[in-house]
Amino acid sequence: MEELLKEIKNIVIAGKHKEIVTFVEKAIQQGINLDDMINNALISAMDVVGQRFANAEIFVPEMLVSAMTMKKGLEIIKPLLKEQESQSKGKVILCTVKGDLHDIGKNLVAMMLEGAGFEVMDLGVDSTVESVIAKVKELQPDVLGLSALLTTTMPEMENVIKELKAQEIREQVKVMIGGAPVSADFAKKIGADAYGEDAAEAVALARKLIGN
Ligand code: B12
Repeated sequence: MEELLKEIKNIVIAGKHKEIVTFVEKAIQQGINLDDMINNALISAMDVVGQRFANAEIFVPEMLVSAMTMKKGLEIIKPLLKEQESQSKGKVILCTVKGDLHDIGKNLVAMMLEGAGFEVMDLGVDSTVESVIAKVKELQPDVLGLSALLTTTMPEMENVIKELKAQEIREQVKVMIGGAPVSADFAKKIGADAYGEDAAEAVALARKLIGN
């Protein structure tokens, strides 16, 4: 089992997108715990990729192929995470903020929330303040989840919250934020309701914020 997880991790690091499906399916057949596969193979592979990028050992194209490989693996796992829930636990809008194209973490958060019975509306990446506000007005979610992976796009989170206030709808929706450069202190500073470190925490937070 350990060996197989290591192999999956190396496949993502090397960006062997043609091989990932076979190995993830093999792991599922062998009954590997899905959380283990997500955390100890797929996510930890992206940590290595990020480190290598930071050290200039690899560049954007390699990072992109690894991301694509990870996404392919997640797509296979996604349906298995869904609980047999018929009634929605609450509505969540998710997006990556303007200027930011990173969506793997957000997608993982969406997947875990859906798996836990929430109704998730994913606005995608590079979401402008205006588009987020319009969707909040239209769909009236219980929770708005914002993701940012770049220090340069973190201020967009504050811009969304400022606009919710300006439009007098801040009280109608709980705001949770996340992403590698974001912190609990930052959440407090910009007036968000909560900060979540990972997808599992996002689920716990959504439950807490909604009160179920
Ligand atoms: C993959 C990747 C890319 C891919 C993205 C593909 C995609 N579809 O997402 C591509 C190649 C496109 C890319 C591009 C760039 N990237 Co990039 N990228 C990464 C990398 C390696 C991994 C990110 C990732 O997917 N991690 C795995 C996921 C699962 O983790 P996560 O996103 O953190 O999400 C988890 C938590 O944060 C949390 N979470 C996330 N969102 C939310 C939301 C809520 C509400 C909650 C509660 C929780 C939560 O839960 C998630 C699951 O556990 C990181 C390095 C790293 N280790 O973070 C660099 C990194 C983020 N990129 C970086 C940079 C610099 C760039 C570029 C500017 C490079 C360039 N010169 O062009 C561009 C920017 C493009 C843009 N405008 O967005 C830097 C950012 C530095 C900084 N401090 O700002 C990093 C840190 C790399 C580095 N070490 O230098 N990147």
